[in-house]
Amino acid sequence: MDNEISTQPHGMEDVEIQEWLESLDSVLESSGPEVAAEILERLRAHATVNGIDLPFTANTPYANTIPPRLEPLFPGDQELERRIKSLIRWNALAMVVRANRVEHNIGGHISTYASAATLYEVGFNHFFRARTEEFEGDTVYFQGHASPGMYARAFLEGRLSAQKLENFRRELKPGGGLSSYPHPWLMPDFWEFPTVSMGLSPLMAIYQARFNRYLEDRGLKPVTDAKVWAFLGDGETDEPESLGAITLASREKLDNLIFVVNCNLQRLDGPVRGNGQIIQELESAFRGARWNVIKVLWGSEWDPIFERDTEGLLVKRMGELVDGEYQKLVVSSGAYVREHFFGSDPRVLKLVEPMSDESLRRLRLGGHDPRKVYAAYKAAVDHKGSPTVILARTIKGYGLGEAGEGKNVTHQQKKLNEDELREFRSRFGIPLNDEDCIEVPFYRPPEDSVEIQYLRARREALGGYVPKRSVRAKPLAADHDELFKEFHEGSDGREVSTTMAFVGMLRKMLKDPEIGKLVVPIVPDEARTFGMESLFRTAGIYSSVGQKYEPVDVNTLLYYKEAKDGQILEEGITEAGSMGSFIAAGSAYATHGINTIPFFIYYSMFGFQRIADFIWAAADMRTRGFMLGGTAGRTTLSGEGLQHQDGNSHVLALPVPNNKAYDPAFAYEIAVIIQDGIRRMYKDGENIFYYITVMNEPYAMPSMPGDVKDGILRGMYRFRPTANGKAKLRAQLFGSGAILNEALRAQEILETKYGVAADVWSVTSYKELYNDGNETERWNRLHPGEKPRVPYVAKCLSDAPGVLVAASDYLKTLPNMISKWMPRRLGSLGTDGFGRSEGRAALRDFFEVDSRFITLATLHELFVDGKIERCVLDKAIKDLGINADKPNPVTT
Ligand SMILES: Cc1ncc(C[n+]2csc(CCOP(=O)(O)OP(=O)(O)O)c2C)c(N)n1
Ligand SMILES: [Mg+2]
Repeated sequence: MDNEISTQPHGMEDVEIQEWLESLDSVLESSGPEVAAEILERLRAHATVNGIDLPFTANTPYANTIPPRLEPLFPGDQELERRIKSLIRWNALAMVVRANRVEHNIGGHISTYASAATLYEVGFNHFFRARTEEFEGDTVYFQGHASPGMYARAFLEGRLSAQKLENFRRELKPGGGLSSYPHPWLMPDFWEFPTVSMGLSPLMAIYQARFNRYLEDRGLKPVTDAKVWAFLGDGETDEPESLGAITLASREKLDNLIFVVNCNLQRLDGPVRGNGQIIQELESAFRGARWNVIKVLWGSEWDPIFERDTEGLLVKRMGELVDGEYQKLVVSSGAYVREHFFGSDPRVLKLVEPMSDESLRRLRLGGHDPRKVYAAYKAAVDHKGSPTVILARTIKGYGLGEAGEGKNVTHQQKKLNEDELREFRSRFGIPLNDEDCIEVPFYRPPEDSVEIQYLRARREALGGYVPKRSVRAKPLAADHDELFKEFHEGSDGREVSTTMAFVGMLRKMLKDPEIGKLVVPIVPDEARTFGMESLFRTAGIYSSVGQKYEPVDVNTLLYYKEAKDGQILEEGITEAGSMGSFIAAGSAYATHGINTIPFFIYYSMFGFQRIADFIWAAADMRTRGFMLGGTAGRTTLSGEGLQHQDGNSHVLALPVPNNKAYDPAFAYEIAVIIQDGIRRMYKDGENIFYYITVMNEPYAMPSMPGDVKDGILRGMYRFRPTANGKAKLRAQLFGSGAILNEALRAQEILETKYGVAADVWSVTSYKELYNDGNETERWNRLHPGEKPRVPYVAKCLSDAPGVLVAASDYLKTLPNMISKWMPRRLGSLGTDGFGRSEGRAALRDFFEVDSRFITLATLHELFVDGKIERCVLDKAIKDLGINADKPNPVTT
C-alpha cells in the first residue's frame, strides 16, 4: 500500500482541518489579522519546540496577497480609464506596425506594453507624481520595451505629435522621431533613466532610492514621501544585477522604493520558468531579503470562486501548476479551462459549476484588473519600514489574440494582418471602421472629449506629466582657482603618489564653501588602499542609522566613524552598486536640482572592465562627476597579478563618447583636470563625465612648468625639453602616468650615453588626442574648399625634430591610434598581455616599458632612419642588460 496516494495525508480528517481553519477565521474576524498572525507565530514556535520539523518556506500560497475585504475603493472612473487605456494600446500597436510597414525590420515591441498597460495606467492616473516647484516628484524607471506605450500616452496628452509617433525608431527623419527605448541622451526632455539593458534599472533604482535618503539625511533636500518606482520584466530578473542589491534596499529600510515585476511568465524565447513558477521563486527571494511582497495574481472575477472554496482546494490547485501550463491555460477556451484546470478534482470543478464557459474564459489575471492593481499600489505607497515588490500576473501580448497573445513568438511580433487588426480594434472598441482600421492610423479623440479631459485632469492632479526630464540645478558660480592653486606647486621633493595627491585635493574640496557639501566620495571598500581613511573621521561614513556601536578603533585618530550625516558613501564590495550611487549623485542636477559632485574611486581594473554597461548607461543619462581608477597601471600596481593590474581601462574608455579619460602623471595635472571638469560640468552644464587614473607609486611631484594647462586638458604638452637642442641625434619621447618617469630616465640615458637629445612629453589623454584628430580629419573631409585644419598632435610636433617613441602602462593601441597625425613613424611600447605577480621593476622589464626599453626603442628608430650604426644597437642591448630572447609578454 506504500505507493498508494492518500487523499487525506497522514490520516488527517477533513473535518479536523476544517475546524482549525474555522477557528482561525473567527480569530481573524473578532481580533484582526495581527492577533491571527501572532497566534500562528506562536503555534509555529510551539511546534518547533515539540520537535515538529516544519519545512522552511518563504512562500505564501499562489493567491493574491491582499484579500478582497482589504481592498480600497477604486477612486477613478474605471470605464473611462479603460477607454483611455484602449486608445493607448491601439496607438502603441500602431506605432510599431506602421514603422515596420515603412521600413521592414525596424523593430519595436507590441507585446510587452500590451501585457503591462494596466500596470502603467493605474500608475499614471493615480500614483506617479510629477516633479514640480513644490515637490520633488516620484521617480519612475519604465521598462524599456514598453516604451511604445509611454509614447502613445504622451501622444494622447498632447506632448508628442503624430509625426513623432510616425517616426518611431527613425529619429533621423525630418522633424525628428522617437528613440526605440528610454534614452535621455536622445530625448533629454523626456526620458530620465535608460532601462533597456536589462537588469541595470532595478539596481540603479535601489541606489537612487538610497541616494534620496542620503540627500535627506545630509540636509541637502527636504524629507518627502516621494517614491522610486521600477518596472521590470519577469525574465529580466534573471540578470544578476536585478536581484543583486535587494538586501541593501531592505537593510536600509527603503520604503520609498517600489518594484513592479510584470509577471507575464514569458521572456523573449519562451516561458521564464516553464517547469516552475517564477512568481513563487521571486516571492521567496524577495521575502527572504525582507521585502514587502504583494502578489497580484487573480482578477476580481475570481473572488466569488475563492469565496466558495472554503477548503482552500482552489489555491492548492493553483500552486500545483507550472508556468508552462499556465501560459497555455490563460489563452485557452472556457471549456478547456474547465476540463484541464478545474477538472482535476470534482470538488474544485464544483466551484465553477454555476459559471458558463464564456465567463470562465473571461476570468482575468490580477495584473489586468485595475482594482487589484490599485489596491497593490496603494498598499505599497502606504507601507512603512521596507521596500515593496509587486508581482503582478499578466498575459504577454494581451489582446493580440491569434496574432500572438501568450504565444512564445509574441515578443517578436511586429506585424498584424488585416483580420488581426480588426479583431484588436473591436476588442478594445477603437472607433475606426473596418477599412480605416487596417491602415492603422493613430487615433486621438478631440481635445474636448471626456477621455482627453479626464486624462489631463488626472495628470494635473498629480502635478504634471511623467516622464519628463529637465535640468533643475543652478550652475555653480565660483572658479575655484584658490582651491587648486596649491597643487600646482609640486611636493618639494617629497615622494607622493598621484592617489595621495588626489586625496589631498578631495580633502580640500570637502572644505570648500561652495562645493564642500556637494562632494560625494564613493568607495567600494578600498578607502584604506587609497589612503583615504583620514576622511572617515573628518567627513564621516554615511549610515542611515548613525553608529550603534563603539568602533573598535575609537581611540585612534582615524577611527571608523559612521554617522547619519556622513558624507562618504562606503558601499562595501560592489562596484556595480557604487556606480549606482555615482549615477544617482551625478544626475541629481536633473533629478533633484542639486549639483552633487560624485568622486567614485575604485580599483581601476574593476571599473570599465567589470561594470562597463553601467558606465554606458551613466553616459546615456548625462551623468556628471569623476570616476577615479585607483591602483592603475599594469606595471605600476606591483605584486597583484593579472586580475588586478590594469592595462585596459583607457582602451575600454574609448567607446564612451562623453567620457573624458585622462592618465595624468603629476599632481598639478590632476588639479588642472578636476578644476576644469567642475567648471565644464557644473558651471557650463556640459554633459560629460571624467575618468582619471591615479597610481600608487610614490615619486616627487614637480611644480607646473609654466602655463601648460591647455596642453594638459587637450591631451599632451612638452614637459621637459632637452637642454641640448642643437644635437644631431634627436628624439621625442611620449610618456603617460607613472611611465612618464621612465621616459624621463630614458631621456637622461640617451643624452649621457648615446648623445641623443630628447624632449619628453606628458601625454595626459590619448583619447582626447584621438578625438581631436578624428574631428579635424572629418572637418577637412567635409570642407575641401577651406584651409585645412591641423590636428592638435600635428601642431604640437610641427617643430619637434627626431624620432618618435611612446610608452604607457596601457595597450600599445593607444599611441598607435594617434600616430597617423604624427609627422613621422612612431615606435610604441605598452603593456599588452597578461601580467605577472611581480614588483614594478621586474614588471616593466617583462612588459618592456622601462627606461632601458624606451632607450632601445629610440635607438632602434634612429637606426631604421639610418642615423646610427647597427653596432650601437647591439652594444646598447648588452649595456642596458636587455635579454633579446626573453619571452614575448603578449603571448606568455
Ligand atoms: C542585458 C540584455 N540582454 C538581452 C536583452 C534582449 N531582450 C530584450 S527584451 C528580452 C525579453 C524580456 O523579457 P521580460 O523581462 O520577461 O520582459 P517582458 O517583455 O516579458 O515584459 C530580451 C532578452 C536586453 N534588452 N538586455
Ligand atoms: Mg516577461
